[in-house]
Amino acid sequence: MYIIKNCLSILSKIFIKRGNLEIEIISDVLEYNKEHAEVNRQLFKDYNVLVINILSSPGSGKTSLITQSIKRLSNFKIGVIEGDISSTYDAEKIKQYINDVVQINTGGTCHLNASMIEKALKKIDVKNLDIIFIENVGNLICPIGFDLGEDFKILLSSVSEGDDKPVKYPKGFIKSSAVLLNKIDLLQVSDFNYDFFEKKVRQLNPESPIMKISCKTGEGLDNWIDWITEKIKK
Ligand SMILES: Nc1nc2c(ncn2[C@@H]2O[C@H](COP(=O)(O)OP(=O)(O)O)[C@@H](O)[C@H]2O)c(=O)[nH]1
Ligand SMILES: [Mg+2]
Repeated sequence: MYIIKNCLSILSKIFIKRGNLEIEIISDVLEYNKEHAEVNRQLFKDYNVLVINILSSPGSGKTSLITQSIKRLSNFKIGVIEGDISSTYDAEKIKQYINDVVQINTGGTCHLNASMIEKALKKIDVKNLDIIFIENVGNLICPIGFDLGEDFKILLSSVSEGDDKPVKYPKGFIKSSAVLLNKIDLLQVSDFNYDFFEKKVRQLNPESPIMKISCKTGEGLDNWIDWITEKIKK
């Protein structure tokens, strides 16, 4: 396992001279990010590796989804890039199942960016992998705007967060190629209105599949595994 700390170098800086003054201009962060995303995308293409960027709130079940997926995709070689503000908890959990795990500690930054991923990729055996899961920092706002070079963004919501997340945080639902609703084992004991949730997701995103899953009981995970398996490139 490798740890990359404080990868905060997301800004491109230009210095201009005005008489004795040197003025620093920080140019478009997203434009700079895009350049690194293209480098990553080309690498994924060259090695035919499927890359899934998982977006969600803290605690909705990203790490659980990754471990359940690893167990069910044992015929494939899987790598994981874990993004957290601090700690190596999640990487340690994943490391029990696979070797190719990198932990990125953003040191406070609320999202992963393509430059962090580019550095992390040097620590795993990309050319021999079939799938890379990227667990983004738990946050339904900032990570959405940062292209990492991935093939698909997926949005993982959960019953315990409430059914209003598509209404409050629409962008992630719009931009994701699949929407997973985790913790459906809790539907009976909550006031989560699934029909409302589905209707709101559909208004934002008419195309992407919506999958009801439980990483605790395993319910619905077959659909998710079928969805991924169809997309594997090797
Ligand atoms: N009841 C229930 N709990 C779950 C489920 N999936 C994950 N959890 C629990 O939710 C908590 C957060 O899960 P984790 O995978 O760490 O979420 P992350 O922060 O998004 O990576 C943990 O205590 C998990 O055991 C599920 O399907 N049902
Ligand atoms: Mg996690």
